[in-house]
Amino acid sequence: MTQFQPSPVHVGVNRRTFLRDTAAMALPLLSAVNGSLGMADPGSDSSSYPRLIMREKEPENLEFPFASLDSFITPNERFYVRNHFAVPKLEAKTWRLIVEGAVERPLELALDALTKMPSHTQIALLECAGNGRGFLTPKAQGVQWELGAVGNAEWTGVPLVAVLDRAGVQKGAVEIILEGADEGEVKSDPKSPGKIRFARSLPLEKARKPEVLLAYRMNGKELTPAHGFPVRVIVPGWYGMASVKWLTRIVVTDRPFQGFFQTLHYTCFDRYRGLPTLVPITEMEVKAEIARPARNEVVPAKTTYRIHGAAWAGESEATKVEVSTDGGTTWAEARLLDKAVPLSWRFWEYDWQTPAQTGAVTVMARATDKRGRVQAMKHDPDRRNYKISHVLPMTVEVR
Ligand SMILES: Nc1nc2c(c(=O)[nH]1)N[C@H]1C(S)=C(S)[C@@H](COP(=O)(O)O)O[C@H]1N2
Ligand SMILES: [Mo]
Repeated sequence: MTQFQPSPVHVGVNRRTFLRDTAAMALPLLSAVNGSLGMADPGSDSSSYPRLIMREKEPENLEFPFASLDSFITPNERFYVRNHFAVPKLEAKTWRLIVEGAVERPLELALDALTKMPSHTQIALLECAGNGRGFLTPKAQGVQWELGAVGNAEWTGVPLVAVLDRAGVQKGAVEIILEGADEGEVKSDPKSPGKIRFARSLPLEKARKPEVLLAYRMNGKELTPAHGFPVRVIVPGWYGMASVKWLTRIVVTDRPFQGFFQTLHYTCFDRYRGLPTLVPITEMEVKAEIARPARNEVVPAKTTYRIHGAAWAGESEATKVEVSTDGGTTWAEARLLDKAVPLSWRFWEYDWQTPAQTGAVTVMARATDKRGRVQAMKHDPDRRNYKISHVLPMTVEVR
């Protein structure tokens, strides 16, 4: 099972970091909501970070400490966890997948029947649509994620399209509803109509893409209960809510699905001829995140400091990352490391000649993708508390 330390404040605490963080508290913080000050010593490796940071205990919501980013593939025990309800206890032996609705042949598949079908292995990044929400001011509703509700893994499973073809999608079908086995009642506004299950739909067009998987392996291992054992959906390029865990039912439908997590949550305003229209969230935006320096990190003056991080762009590809070390006045191009891997993140770095003058400095990273999408400087309120992909300033202390 996942291990973690109880609080982000206790990250890598030793006497030195404690003293430094105490000093850092005197610095003007970027916003009152992100006051977590813990970070490991500059130059230390990822072992000085917790495996995951707890954001919520029940249901369990765990964040990857993004400052510890050091591997292209996120190890399973360090992959963020986003749960709306308690983790359902499913067994491989009794698990069944029902495929019904607008199909020629309704199906009920056992796990061995599914795993006997031809498999496909696919690297894909998942990012929660609420990643970065903890930086919004005023404070937005929802889990207060900072940088780490994101991870990159290699998934193995059966393409959803293969199961759909086996059932035979009827003419006139438009969407595929994917339902998880987890259920509960949402008691905060907007409330759910009693007990509901987590469910999301995909338009037929995306559902038929070969990269959309019914996955039963994550980085070569069986899925853990937290990540959807025994079978979950992986929808590469789209925000995480589409990748339904603990999948037990697929409903093919001839009308758009209007479920709780499809309408009241995980939607943004889209402007149609000036009319704001709520639409379900789909593809990820272009985004770069800085791993190091971490927020409030103490950076030595007059030295070369390696700023590094990752960038991603949904179904597109991050083609440029720029860095600013003067609060956004000037920008310089960072180096992209390695070739772009489709539907995945891309690491980048930039050698910063730190100033002689000590004090607070704001560093930023901004990504551009193949389609020419560029990160905005401010969060668009039409996106509500989702798709937080604007440039995130990181204030550090040069000393
Ligand atoms: N059944 C079910 N599937 C789910 C969720 C859930 O709560 N229940 N959360 C979704 C959200 S919002 C995200 S971001 C991803 C997170 O996947 P992970 O926990 O494996 O990182 O799972 C998605 N699939
Ligand atoms: Mo999410």
